[in-house]
Amino acid sequence: IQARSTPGSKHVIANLFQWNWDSVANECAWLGKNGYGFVQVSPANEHIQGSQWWTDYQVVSYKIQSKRGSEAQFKNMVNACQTAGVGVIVDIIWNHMAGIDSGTGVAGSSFTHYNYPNIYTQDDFHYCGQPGNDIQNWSDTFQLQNCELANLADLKTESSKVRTTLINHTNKLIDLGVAGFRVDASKHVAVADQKAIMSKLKKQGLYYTHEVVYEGGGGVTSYDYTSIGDVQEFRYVTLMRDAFNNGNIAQLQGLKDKGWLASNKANVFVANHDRERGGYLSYKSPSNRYALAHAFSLSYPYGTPTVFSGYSFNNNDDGAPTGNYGTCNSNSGANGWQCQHRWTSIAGMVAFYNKVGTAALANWTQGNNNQIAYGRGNVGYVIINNGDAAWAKTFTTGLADGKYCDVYSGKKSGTTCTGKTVTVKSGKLTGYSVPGHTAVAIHTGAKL
Ligand code: LM2
Ligand code: CA
Repeated sequence: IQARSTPGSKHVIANLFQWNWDSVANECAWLGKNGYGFVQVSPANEHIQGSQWWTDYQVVSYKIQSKRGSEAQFKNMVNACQTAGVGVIVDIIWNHMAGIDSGTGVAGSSFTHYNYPNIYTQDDFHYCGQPGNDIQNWSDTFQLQNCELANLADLKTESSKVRTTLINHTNKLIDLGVAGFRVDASKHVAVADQKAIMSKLKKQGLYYTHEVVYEGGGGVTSYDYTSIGDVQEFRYVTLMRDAFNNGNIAQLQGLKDKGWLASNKANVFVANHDRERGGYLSYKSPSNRYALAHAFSLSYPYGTPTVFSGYSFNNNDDGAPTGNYGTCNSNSGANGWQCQHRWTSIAGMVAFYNKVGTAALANWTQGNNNQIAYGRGNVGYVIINNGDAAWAKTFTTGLADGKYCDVYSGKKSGTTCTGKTVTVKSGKLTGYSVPGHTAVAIHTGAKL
């Protein structure tokens, strides 16, 4: 199985959670121009009805017809994104069908819990023998993969009929031109079953990012899944939260040496849709922490970064605003959409990420535990101050002398900077002061 490819040298993924296909099609031009290589979108399959975002994860049929649009709209989106140099990664559900007892999906397909006319019958599901067929013991590999996750009818992924059905569904999305998949609930599908599916797909070498929530503990590990693609490193998400919320970002220095997933296997992010609803970092975090954590995530050489971009919510169940049509102002959200991917600091850091490439981590320094700075070879340098007070000192940057635009506060526009201008002299920023709750990032791609 060949997994992983990137369009050009651009790795950064924008996760436009719940954006409908027409709005993603529209946004891709901006994403491509601003350095994103991929856009991750919500599931495309028919799902149960309801305004809640999580209805997407209750599969009813494999018609490409969801709250986010029709098959024609999906196709149009993929084409528009391709034209913009952006690959579409679609969230795909191999593990299960719906969790509710019965109903009609958004494309009109009727179903009961274990009966999906012309798709699956009772024989195509796992009945693991636990109460409610639900996972009871999360350290038990058998239960994890053969019981139900939140009552979601668990597919018999070892059977040839189920495999063939999933292969056909996945091939359909491949025909529509997707660049890859975010495999939902991957931990709950045996690696062998996924290999059997993936090896039969009409296109190899696509990008896969597996959702395997592993933070130590039993059952399965994230390492078990590295033979079938990138794996999401959830310990990273937790560490980001703890580092930025508890005033200790200095501990991030040794992150790449923690023995986590290898950098070229790890997909990392500050938030995803589940985590932002679970009290981790989000657009709601105080003191610019969401932006500061991205300044780190997009400059520190570990993993393939995803920028999660969502919408304002009060309750877990709140669905997307404005008819699911994502909209942004030039550098901020609009109509309830947060548009984190467009925030000046985050977009600036995407450009930083692309410019520094594989340049080595260099010149690490820190003030107190909430103040860190480091460079990437002689290409880029970043200072992150997560504390209240200003951090002033002489920083050794490793960069050539000259004037640079700080891409955290603005960008280079012609011969000026729209944000701060930073002057490097004798390779240093002498007596330089960074206010609290902000960052400064400079790189050779934004030098005056
Ligand atoms: C995922 N990864 O493994 C998604 O990232 C996560 O968002 C999904 O859960 C989960 N797997 C299943 O695909 C979400 C949501 C759940 C919701 C499910 C299914 O977080 O709360 O469960 O989607 O829609 C809901 C109800 C739950 C009920 C279930 C079945 O909240 O109480 O279980 O539907 O009817 C009895
Ligand atoms: Ca399963």
